[in-house]
Amino acid sequence: MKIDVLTLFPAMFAGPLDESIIKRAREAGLLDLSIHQLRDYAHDRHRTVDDRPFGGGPGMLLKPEPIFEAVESLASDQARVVLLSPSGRTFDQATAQELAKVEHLVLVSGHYEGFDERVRENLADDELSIGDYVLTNGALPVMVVIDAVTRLLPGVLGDDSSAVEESFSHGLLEYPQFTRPAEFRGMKVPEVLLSGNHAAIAKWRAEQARLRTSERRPDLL
Ligand code: JCQ
Repeated sequence: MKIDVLTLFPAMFAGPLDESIIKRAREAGLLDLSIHQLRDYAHDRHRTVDDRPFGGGPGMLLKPEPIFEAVESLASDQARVVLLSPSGRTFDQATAQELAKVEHLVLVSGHYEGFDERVRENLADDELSIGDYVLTNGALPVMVVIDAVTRLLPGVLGDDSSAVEESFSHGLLEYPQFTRPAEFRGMKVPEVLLSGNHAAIAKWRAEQARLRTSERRPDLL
């Protein structure tokens, strides 16, 4: 997969995407990632990327010209162009799976009060939020999407990972898990897990997953 990122803060991307599984995916040629400075696509003397909203109001907007020019120069015909901002629909695992199928992603990091609406209407295919809170810019959301999508690309995780993926997307939170020692500072591992009774263990885990989900994420039930 090819991913192009447009951002005003390319330095934020050094580090998180050069570690661990993403690093290996890049080295293996499974992910071809390029970070681009949006300001490089502005042509005036001050390389302006923002301006005041027509009609007044607080803050600045990202101007359309640099974003259009950048996306038009980067995006292939098959590219999916996605904006990241708090105004998008909420990114989730199903969206990660959809994005993992596309050949080329162009991710545009938002900033200031927003995008000129013409970017949404005539350039972007989608606008995603990673959750209901406000960040200083879209660089972290872009990295969250890259991480969630890259681990789904064929060959990035181990061979048994699709089975793991299935068991994790049964729609419930995970059941509690324990490793050795069976007793630590007086805190005991539930007896059933030491019993060797696999049917009883499966039943306990299913109950616990359901209980935990109803307490923490009733919206998932
Ligand atoms: C993304 N959840 C929160 C902040 C404006 C116009 O784009 C903007 C983007 C940001 C950064 O993104 C977020 C965010 N998902 O804050 C303001």
